[in-house]
Amino acid sequence: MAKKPANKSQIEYKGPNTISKSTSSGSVGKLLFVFAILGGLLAFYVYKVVTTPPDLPKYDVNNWWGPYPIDQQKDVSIRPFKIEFSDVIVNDLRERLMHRRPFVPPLEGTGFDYGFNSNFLGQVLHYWENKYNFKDRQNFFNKFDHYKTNIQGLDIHYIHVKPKVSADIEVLPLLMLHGWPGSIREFYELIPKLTTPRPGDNFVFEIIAPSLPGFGYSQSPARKGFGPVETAVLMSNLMKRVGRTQYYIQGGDFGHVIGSTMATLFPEQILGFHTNMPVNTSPVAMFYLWLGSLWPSMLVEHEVQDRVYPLREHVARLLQETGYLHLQATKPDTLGISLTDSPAGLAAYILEKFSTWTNPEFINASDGRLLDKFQLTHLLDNVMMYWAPNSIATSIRTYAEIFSTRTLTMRLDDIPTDVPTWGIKFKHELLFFPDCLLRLKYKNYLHSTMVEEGGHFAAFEMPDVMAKDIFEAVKTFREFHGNERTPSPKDKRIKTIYDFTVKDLSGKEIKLEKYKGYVVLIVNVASQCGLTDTNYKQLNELYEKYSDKGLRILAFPCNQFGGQEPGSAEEIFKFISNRGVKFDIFEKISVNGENAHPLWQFLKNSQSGMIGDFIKWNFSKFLVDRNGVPVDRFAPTVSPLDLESYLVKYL
Ligand SMILES: *[C@@H]1O[C@H](CO)[C@@H](O)[C@H](O)[C@H]1NC(C)=O
Ligand SMILES: *[C@H]1O[C@H](CO)[C@@H](O)[C@H](O)[C@H]1NC(C)=O
Repeated sequence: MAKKPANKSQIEYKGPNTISKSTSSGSVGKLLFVFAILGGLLAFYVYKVVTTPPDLPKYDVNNWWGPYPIDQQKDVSIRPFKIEFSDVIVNDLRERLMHRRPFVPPLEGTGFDYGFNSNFLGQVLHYWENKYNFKDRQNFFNKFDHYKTNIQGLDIHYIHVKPKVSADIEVLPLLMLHGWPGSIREFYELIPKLTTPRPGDNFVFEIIAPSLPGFGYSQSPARKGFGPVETAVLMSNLMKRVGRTQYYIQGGDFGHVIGSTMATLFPEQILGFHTNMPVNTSPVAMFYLWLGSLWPSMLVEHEVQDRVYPLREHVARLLQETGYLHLQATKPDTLGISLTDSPAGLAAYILEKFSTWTNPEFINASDGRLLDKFQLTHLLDNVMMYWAPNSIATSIRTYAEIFSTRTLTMRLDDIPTDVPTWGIKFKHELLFFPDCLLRLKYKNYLHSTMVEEGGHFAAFEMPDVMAKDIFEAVKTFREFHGNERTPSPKDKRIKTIYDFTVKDLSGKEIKLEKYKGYVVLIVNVASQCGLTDTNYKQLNELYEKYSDKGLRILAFPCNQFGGQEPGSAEEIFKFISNRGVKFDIFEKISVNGENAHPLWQFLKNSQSGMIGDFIKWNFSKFLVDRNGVPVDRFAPTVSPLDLESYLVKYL
């Protein structure tokens, strides 16, 4: 036994020897060189293929999706429609609920972690059968005006709310797109908030909220191939039918996918896209997201890194929550049969999502904490939007079309759009993408609102937060269209740092006009950072050397990076006195997030970072010229003395 390895190593030893005898070292070099070139070319090719946007997918705006034969005489008028929970529907439903078989009890100690808890489902079904007031709910649904109209062979159902307001208030059309397993019901609390004028805003919305084809009361396509592009075309045709050629879009979940596709195909129609599921699933973005595991702060601000990293944990949650997706994308009709036949199965299947997609922590509770955030009546309303029109089977086919090879090869997320886009990111949303990756797709991604609670069904769960955010987004979209060239669409009047006022360490207001005519270096500082020593020392040196040539240094203490500037104003003052700091130090501020100081917002908008605009760490530096315009930005690791060569250009 001991001999064998020795033998082996002899043989191995011979190999290279033989080669080096028969080949000169020069040709090995040549060979390596050729490989390097080929490798480089291959890498470049892959890079090119991945980063070159594909062509816009082809589509036919008149394609017929109804049953054949095509009916050229089809009635294309707009017909009023009412939702009806008829006696036939209600009696049949009650009958089924009454005669269901007993459920197998849940395992000891399980909540929703094995799926919908069958004990709790018993209570839900009892309520549905005995307490849910079908007549009341029918009236509730009909409190908005509903319509149907035939588009491309399909009868499409939608809510249309036209607000009545005084002449000085502008009415803006907003297309609201629901997802799966949601419905138009998700928007009922939100709609009145969008159609009522708000103090300070001179506009309200006219709401068009369709049931997507195959969902709710909208007819389902009769044949394969009705994917996101075809849905987007049909929705655009619906908007034309109601007389709107330019409008805003709000969407989440599948509504995001359709909204995003419409923004890609019809940028001239979409004035702005508001999404509560801002994602970019292009391979490049996914690759960066994965790469970000190595150095999260390159991609994501420190405060929200836990929304996506460690990636392993988030992928684990995704796997746990998306088994349904695989099934729906591959064998929708098998699933559709059972859900169509059983209200118990349907309620469990749909409502399970409202538990763990709203908050992953709900998973261990025996009631999935469904009633923490929603009322049972409201949840069952949403189930009724699948039960009454018998649309669950057709709704889940959508997944087979989204994840078909045909749709995936269109690479829709690789085609950029200029439509101004605004995201709101709720804490427990299933997917999180940093702004810099969203910008790869949405060239005018204007803003992310960060919400420290809330989940996937945001319109339903937090209508107030959503309404406020939609108003703010559209206000910004309007400013954007007013003047596209300004660096900060949020405040287009502001062009120089002289428009800002800051506070010094004693709290006194200082107008930055004071620095007119000087070259200004603006830095965020921290007393306890690893970079503190070099930076303070070198900033001082820099100041001493160039102050009489017109340099001013403005330092802003900030505690947002690992809590390295915890002190009070007095402590900071003591710290800088001890170091003989000669340049100007101001009050402690935030540089990132909702409460970031406006001056810093402006700086960040004017000079983007390498990846993402936010400030990565203590001692980021902005250089402002003698006219008050930010002209350059430097990373924390660039030490102040390295800046000399840049400074002198402006001094
Ligand atoms: C649920 O319970 C399991 C096992 O008891 C535990 O490991 C897990 O952390 C719990 N999850 C949550 C979100 O509370
Ligand atoms: C900022 O300060 C911390 C703590 O001293 C240090 O660990 C970190 O390296 C500094 N930042 C950078 C980008 O070096």
